[in-house]
Amino acid sequence: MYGATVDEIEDAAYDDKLAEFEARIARGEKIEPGDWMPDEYRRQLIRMISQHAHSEVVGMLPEGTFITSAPTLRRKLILLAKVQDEGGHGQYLYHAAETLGATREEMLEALLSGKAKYASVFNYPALSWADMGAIGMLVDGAAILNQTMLARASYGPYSRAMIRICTEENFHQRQGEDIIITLAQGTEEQKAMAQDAINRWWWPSMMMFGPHDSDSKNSEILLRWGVKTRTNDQLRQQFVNQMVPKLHKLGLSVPDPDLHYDEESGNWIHGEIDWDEFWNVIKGNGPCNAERMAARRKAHEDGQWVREALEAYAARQEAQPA
Ligand code: FAQ
Repeated sequence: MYGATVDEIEDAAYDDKLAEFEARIARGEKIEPGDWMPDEYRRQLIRMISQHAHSEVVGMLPEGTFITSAPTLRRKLILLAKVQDEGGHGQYLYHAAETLGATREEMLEALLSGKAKYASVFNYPALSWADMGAIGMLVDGAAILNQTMLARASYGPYSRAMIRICTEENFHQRQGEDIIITLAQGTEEQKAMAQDAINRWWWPSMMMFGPHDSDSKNSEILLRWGVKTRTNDQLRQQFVNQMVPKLHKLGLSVPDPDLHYDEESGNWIHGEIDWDEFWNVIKGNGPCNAERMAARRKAHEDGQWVREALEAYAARQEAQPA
């Protein structure tokens, strides 16, 4: 490049690296932690994976409140295992984000200060035992569709974490469906409990997929670099198509007066989501945002002595002669 400036040489080198990076993704290769990647790819992944981790950990809270009032010992054991799994998912995901250079302290600080987002759905209250069924069936059901896509993501550590998480989420969804099936086949009162829970969790679950594609600012780059392989609206449509027949089969209805079946496309067409509510919850004004954040802050403060003990232990190990 005779006569080229340093900037031009650097730009050309960047273009070559970017072309090779994109070619690797097109060949279906995974990008691994030490590999070259554009800064924006790293930034997007840290944003998404850390927010996903926060969602798993905050997601323990709505169901956590029902562990002490599960109707039978068997139900209690299952719910306890499920909630514990969500904490484990948070761990895998924080580790995956750490492979990109984010520290645990930075990520937790972003959550606790309100800078980082987490799934809006967990800012709604769980009011009855039937909500354990609705969360498993709808919330885990929505999460699985999204995460099955992410198991094919171009970033190796994220995609591998997703494979394990999806296996566990399948069990979570089954336990939720089992609760809803049991209630739907029970007394009139139990059936009404199931319907009430579905009514309250339907729209928050629909919102889990994010804004419409036309309003999704991150989708374009995530699709280009193989992090997402399907759009927010495509996954949401898949969710509606899957859930509506299941609920109807149980004699339960979907709280959407505009819902109808379109013969031509084979899709269940849903009514419009209340996007004002969605953005309002994300901004921190949902029914339980303050309560969820207070619970996380308390858990963090309560765990301070553990972090201090670990640091002291590590320092002592280092100080000891080999
Ligand atoms: N809640 O440009 P897009 C679970 C934000 S795990 C809050 O479309 P993107 C397991 C978005 O961050 C559930 N914020 O964004 C479980 C962005 O803001 P930012 C969590 C939302 O990334 C079950 C802005 O809006 N799953 O449930 C939401 O392309 C039961 C514009 O949006 C994941 O995190 C929302 N619903 O698409 C646990 C999966 N939607 O960050 C316990 C990984 C959008 O630029 C019990 N994440 N926003 O400031 C993803 O797949 C994507 O990030 C989406 C959003 C699809 C969530």
